[in-house]
Amino acid sequence: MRIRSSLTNRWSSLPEARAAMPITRILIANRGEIALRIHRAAHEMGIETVAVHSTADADAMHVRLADHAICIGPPPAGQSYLNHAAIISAAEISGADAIHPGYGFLSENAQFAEIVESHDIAWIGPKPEHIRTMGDKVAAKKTAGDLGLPLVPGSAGAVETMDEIRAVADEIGYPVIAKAAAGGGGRGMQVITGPEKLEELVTQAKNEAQSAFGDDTMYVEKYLGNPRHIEFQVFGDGNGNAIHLGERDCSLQRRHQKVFEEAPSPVITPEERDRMGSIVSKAMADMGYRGAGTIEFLWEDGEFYFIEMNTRLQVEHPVTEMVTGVDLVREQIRVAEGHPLSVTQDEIELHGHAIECRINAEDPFTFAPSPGLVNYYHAAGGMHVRVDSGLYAGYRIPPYYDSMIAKLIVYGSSREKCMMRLRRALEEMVIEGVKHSVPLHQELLREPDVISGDYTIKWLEEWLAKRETD
Ligand code: MV4
Repeated sequence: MRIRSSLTNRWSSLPEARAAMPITRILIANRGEIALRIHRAAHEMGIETVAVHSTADADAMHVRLADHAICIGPPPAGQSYLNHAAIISAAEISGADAIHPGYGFLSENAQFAEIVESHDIAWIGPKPEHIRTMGDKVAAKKTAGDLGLPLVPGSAGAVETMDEIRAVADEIGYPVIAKAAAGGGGRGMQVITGPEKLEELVTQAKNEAQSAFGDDTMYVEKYLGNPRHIEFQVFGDGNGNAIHLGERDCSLQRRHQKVFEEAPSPVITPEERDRMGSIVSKAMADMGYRGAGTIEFLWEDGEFYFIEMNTRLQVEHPVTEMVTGVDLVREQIRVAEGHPLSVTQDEIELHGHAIECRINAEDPFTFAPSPGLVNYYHAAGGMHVRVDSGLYAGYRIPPYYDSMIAKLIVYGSSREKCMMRLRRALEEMVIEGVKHSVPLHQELLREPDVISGDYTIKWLEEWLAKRETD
C-alpha cells in the first residue's frame, strides 16, 4: 500500500458531523472509467480513495490516481474484482470506512452488501434487501405493481407448469415473451409467436436460465413488438424521501449493450415526464429506497410499462448529470453518510440536452474485441464536452474485462446543438493502436432516424444488418 496524501478532516468544523457518520476513505471496488469517476467525486469532497486492482491492472489510471492501492488477485475477475474476501481484507488493511462498488462486478450483490455492512463499513449503495428484491425479476415486478407502477400484462408471478404458461398466453394473447426470474440483460428470454412453438421455446429459455443463473424460474409477459427503452433516474435518502431526475432514452442497443444514450428522451413531453416522475419518486419514497436507482420501462404507443429496476449507478448516469447539474456520485456518498438529499424535487430543473457515446476497444464493423497498446491518445475537449476514461498514451488495454474504454458525453442547449457539438467532439478524439467505436458513432450521427430521434430498440440491429449487406 502506498500513501500519497493525507487530506485534512473535512468534518472538523461542521456542526452536522454529529448527526451523520462521516466517510474519510473510500475503497473503490471497480476499475476503468467508473473507478476514476468515483475517485473524482471523493477527492472533491476531501475524501481519500483506495484502489483495488488485479495484476493485469497494475498500470491502470484508477490505480495511479488513488491515494492508496492494493493488488487483490490475478486477472480473472472471479479471483480479483469479484473476490469478496480479498476486497473486505483490502478495506480492513487500508482503513477504508466505505466501499463504492461502481457498476457491474459486485454492485448488485446483496450478500456482498450485507458482508460490507456487517464489517461496519459503509456500503455506498442501496439497502441489501432492495438489491435482493430487484434482482429477482418476479419479486421486482410484484413490488413495482404494489407501488403503483404500470406493468406489462402477464402472469401474476412465477409460472410453474407448461399448462399454466399456456393458459396465461391464451389469456393475454400471442405473441408473449417468457423471461427468467433470475435474468436481466436479455439472457433466458424467448419470444413465442403462437401456441405451436410454446413448449419448445419455454424449454429452451428454461435451459438457458438454468445454465446461466442456476435457476429456471420463469414468468410470462405480453411481447411488445417495437418499443423504446426509457429509464427514470431515481434517488432516495433511505428515510422515506425520494426524487427523480428525469429519464434517459437508451433504445439504441446491440445485443443488450447500449451504444448511445440521451437525456431527455426525444419523445417524452414535460407533462408525461412530470406524471411518470411523480409515480416513480412516490414509489421509491414508499419503499424507503436509499441511493441511486434506475427504473426501466418499455414505452410503446405513448404508454410506459415497467420491466426492471437497477439498484446501482449506471454507465449512462452522466447524461442525467449534464441536464440536471446534480453530481450523482457525490449524492451517493452523502446519503451513505446519513445526510438527506442535497436537492428537493422542486429544485430539479432539466436544461438542454445531453448525449453519451460509449467508446469500446472493438472493431466498428465486426465488433470483435481489440485490446492492446494505445500508442497515441488525445481526448476531445471544449465547452460542454466531458470524457470519462482511464485511457492514456502508452496504456495497454487488457483482454480480460469489458471493452468499454471511454465515454464521450456532450451537452447542448437543444438536441440539435448537442448533436452538432457531438460530431465536432468525435472529430477531435484520437485513439491509435486499437480499433474502437468512434467511426461507428460518426456513421450513426449521419443517419436521418438518429438525427430525428425516430428509433426504437430494434433500430440499431436492423441498421447493422442492412449495413452488412451494403
Ligand atoms: C421485453 C421486450 C418486449 N416485450 N419485454 C430485453 C432485456 C430485458 N431487460 C428486457 N428485454 C426486453 N423485454 C416485453 N414484454 C423486449 C426486450 C428487449 C429489449 C429491451 C430493452 C432494450 C433492448 C431490447 C432488445 C431486445 C429485447
